[in-house]
Amino acid sequence: MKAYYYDNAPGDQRQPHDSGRPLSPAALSDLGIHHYHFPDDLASVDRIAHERHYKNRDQIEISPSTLPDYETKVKTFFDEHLHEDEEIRYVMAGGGYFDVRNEGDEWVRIRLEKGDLMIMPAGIYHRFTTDEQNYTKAMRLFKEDPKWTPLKRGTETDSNEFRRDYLKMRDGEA
Ligand code: KMT
Ligand code: NI
Repeated sequence: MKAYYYDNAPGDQRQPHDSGRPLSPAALSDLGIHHYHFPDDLASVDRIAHERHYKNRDQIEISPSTLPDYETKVKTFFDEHLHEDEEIRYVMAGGGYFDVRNEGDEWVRIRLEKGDLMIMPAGIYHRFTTDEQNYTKAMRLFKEDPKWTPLKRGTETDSNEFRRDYLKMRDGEA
C-alpha cells in the first residue's frame, strides 16, 4: 500500500498519477480508512470480516479477458461515487488504485497490491481503476445485500444521510 496526492494531470487514469506528495497512514485513518497487509492469509481476512459482522462477499477478476466490456467497466468504476455501507476490498492478485476525497475535496490515491486489505467507510466519495497491467483480482466484502449499488456523486448524494454521518465522523462534529 502506498498513498499519495493524485497529480490531476491529463492522461490515462491507469497511470500512477503520483504527485510526489505522500500521505501518512495517520492521515488516511483520519479519513476513516484502515489498511492491513495479509499476503496468502485468508484466515485473517475471515477474522476481520467476522469481527465487523460482514455477511456477503464476492470475487472479481478485472481484466480485458475476464470482464466483458472491460474498457467501459473500467471507466464506470472511475466515476466518483459513494456506498451506503462500510466495505472491504482485498487484493488477491495484480494491483489497482482507489482514489478517495480528503477533507479539502482533493483526490488521494491509494495503491493496492496483492495482500492489501482496505476498509472504506460508508459515505466516502471514491473511485477505482486498474493500473497499466490491466489486472486486478479482488475480493469485495459487503455487510449487507441491499446497499451494494454505487451512488454517483451529485446533489442527492451530498444530502444523503450516510454522507452526512461520514462527514460528522471525519470532521468530529456533533
Ligand atoms: C468500488 O467500490 O468502487 C469497487 O468495488 C470497484 C471495484 S473492486 C476492486
Ligand atoms: Ni465503490
